[in-house]
Amino acid sequence: MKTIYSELHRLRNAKTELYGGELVQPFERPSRADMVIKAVREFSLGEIEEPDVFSLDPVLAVHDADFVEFLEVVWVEWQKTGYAGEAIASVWPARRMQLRVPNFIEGKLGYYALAAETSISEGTWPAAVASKDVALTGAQGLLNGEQGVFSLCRPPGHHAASDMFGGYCFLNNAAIAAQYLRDYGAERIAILDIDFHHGNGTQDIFYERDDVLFCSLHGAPEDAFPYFLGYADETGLNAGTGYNRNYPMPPGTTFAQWGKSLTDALAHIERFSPKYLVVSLGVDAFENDPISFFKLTSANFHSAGEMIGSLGIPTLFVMEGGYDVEEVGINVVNVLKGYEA
Ligand code: OKP
Ligand code: ZN
Repeated sequence: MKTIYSELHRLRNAKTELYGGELVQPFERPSRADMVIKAVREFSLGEIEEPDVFSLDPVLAVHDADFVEFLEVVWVEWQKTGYAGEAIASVWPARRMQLRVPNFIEGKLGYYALAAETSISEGTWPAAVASKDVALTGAQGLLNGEQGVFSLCRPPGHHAASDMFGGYCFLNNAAIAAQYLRDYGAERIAILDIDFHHGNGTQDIFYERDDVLFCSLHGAPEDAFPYFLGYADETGLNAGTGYNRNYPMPPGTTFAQWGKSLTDALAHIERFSPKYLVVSLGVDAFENDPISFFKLTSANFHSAGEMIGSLGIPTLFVMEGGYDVEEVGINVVNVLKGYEA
């Protein structure tokens, strides 16, 4: 399987993440992608290619123009304030408040943020742009007839909604790729999100649509980020009713249960008969992940890949989370090798 990869991911290198009341080195760091590309080489997954450069049109097909403009200028605007640190949201339009976009960048940050852990730093925007190019180049690969492509995206994307960033995500790479596949040749696309965290952004983007099926396996919102979306009773709205499926699972979940959820999601996807499948590939369901609570082993990821591959649907794997830097590479490659097995 071909891997699409850009060194420009390094431009996303924030110094801070708000975690447990402290500013720590972000879990979502450049070395994650280094370990993944290293494993791709070591285990001879296939060719590694640079992404093509796409315009912002495919981005604007899923994200609001004002949000995209905000991401483009936020770092420069933040610096003009004279604040010494990275750009961190600290105030929100909470219950019964106005949903009007403020002028001052601090207010804008709160308006467009879904959480406070994700600091915006210099280089975040160009890295996010390169990341969506990696996803789109992978999507183009499927349109060109590839059976499987791995888009090694960084920063990740599945928490980003049409008008919100957070959870380490800025542009929703998987949603952008899925919409691109829709626009250039497919009536139905399925998105399977196996990252430990609920893909709230992807769900939200396609929630009222019946042409993009979204299925997500994740830590239950009662106990896991993003806390405010991802319940099993969120099944879609209007035309989208029945085209959203969530599999929330409790702390300590092992492959015995997780695999059952995957089997159910795959059966659902098969009935939908999509032309293409986009997998939001996070490997933070791993037993040693520092911020998650599932108990999958490295071998389980190979099985998951095999199960996905058994559908025989051309699949784009879009990198999302996975924070055990030592094993993130092997876990990702296990999924991809399993898919090809
Ligand atoms: C991004 B992706 C843990 C707080 C978690 C953000 C997690 C973002 C995960 N105490 N904060 O889905 O892997
Ligand atoms: Zn995650």
